[in-house]
Amino acid sequence: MIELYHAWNSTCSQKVRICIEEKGLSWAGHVLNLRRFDQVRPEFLAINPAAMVPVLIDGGVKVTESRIINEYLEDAYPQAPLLPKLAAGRAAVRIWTKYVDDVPTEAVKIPSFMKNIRPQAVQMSDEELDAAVRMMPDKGKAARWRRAAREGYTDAEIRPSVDQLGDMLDRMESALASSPWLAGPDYTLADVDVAPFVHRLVQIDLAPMIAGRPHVAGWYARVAARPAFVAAMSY
Ligand SMILES: N[C@@H](CCC(=O)N[C@@H](CS)C(=O)NCC(=O)O)C(=O)O
Repeated sequence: MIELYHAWNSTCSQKVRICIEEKGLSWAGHVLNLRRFDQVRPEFLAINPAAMVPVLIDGGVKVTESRIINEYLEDAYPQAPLLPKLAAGRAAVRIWTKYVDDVPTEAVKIPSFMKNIRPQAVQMSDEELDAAVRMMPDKGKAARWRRAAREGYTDAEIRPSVDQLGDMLDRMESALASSPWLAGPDYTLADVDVAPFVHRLVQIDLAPMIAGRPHVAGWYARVAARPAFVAAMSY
């Protein structure tokens, strides 16, 4: 039985949940509340010293990093394939999944923190905040938590992240002008890995960025109607 350490509202966890649901796999979840800092509890640090979800456990195998987890699932459970058969198609998918890791995964964080995390984080005492961020192995992440919980980010500081997310949508709009899915004729890990980031834009009141790009809007409607997406995202 697959076990997944995840957070309901984490884009990287969502990527993996969509993949699991597309493949029809049964799984058991261990839910972390990132806003209560479950990720820095010693019992979770023993599982992932990087203090990040998701983590997949499959029998004796532990896999971290959402892109690698989805590739592992594709290799280990080839049913309902999410990679094309030919090398060129697989490379085209991986260009997308690498891009998701490199750019939107980070770009989404500051706008998400401001909208989702700050309202609760500002209420924490200095002692609570210090105790949690001190345990974070990634000092950049720790600084972002501290900033979101205290003075926050100005619009000018959030802007570059929003621009990067706009670039993601432009890339999508261009790809979707010539094919129904991001990496060609079939729904693949490219679509799975991008989907949570487009969904997040809706959740943080940036939906007009999608509406202005008709191919992306059509793609998102088709993605959001898939039973696997509904199962993975509704909580
Ligand atoms: N590259 C990693 C990124 C994972 C990541 O950023 N996870 C976030 C949630 S989306 C997390 O665990 N954050 C913990 C924190 O903010 O302290 C992956 O793709 O799995």
